[in-house]
Amino acid sequence: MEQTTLTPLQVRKFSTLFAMYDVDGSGALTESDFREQARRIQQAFGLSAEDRRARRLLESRVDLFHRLASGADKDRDGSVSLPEFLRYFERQILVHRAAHVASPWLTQVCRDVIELIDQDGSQSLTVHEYARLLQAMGSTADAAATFARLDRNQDGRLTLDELIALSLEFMMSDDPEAPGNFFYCGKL
Ligand SMILES: [Ca+2]
Ligand SMILES: [Ca+2]
Ligand SMILES: [Ca+2]
Repeated sequence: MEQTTLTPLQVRKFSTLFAMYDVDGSGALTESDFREQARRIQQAFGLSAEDRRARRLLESRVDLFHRLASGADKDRDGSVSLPEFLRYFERQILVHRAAHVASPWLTQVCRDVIELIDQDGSQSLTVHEYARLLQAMGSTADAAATFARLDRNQDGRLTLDELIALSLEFMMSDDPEAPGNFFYCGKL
């Protein structure tokens, strides 16, 4: 990668997330990767394709891709390459430092997780829900161990505020032990 303000740890985190999102391993993120993620999450949570939540899940994943592409796909070829993905995070970090706004994209990822994966309507994520999500996304991490680190107040639930704080830490932190590093992929 050319000149970057990202630290090696940040590059590693964002590259791991990129690889997880690149479901078909093509080396670029496209709408079909995000459609396939929706399908896998739908299966993991036992939703039929006709279920209202399954349809919402598909819509929100497709929407998520287009939000990402509108900020990241600088050469307008309809897909997001790893260098484009890294530059997108680089810009989001600068914006956050200047204005202290959370990345709208990551905030939306958190909202979707709560809305679509929260099976018991508690507006928060349990360890079981988190484990299923990681599994659906192809992570081999020990979800229970990761969850215990993520759930700082140890109440057994991750609320939207906690998810946003973790996701901000994922983006910003250069501390290798920061819990937020492990939020999206379960491990690094
Ligand atoms: Ca791909
Ligand atoms: Ca592109
Ligand atoms: Ca908690």
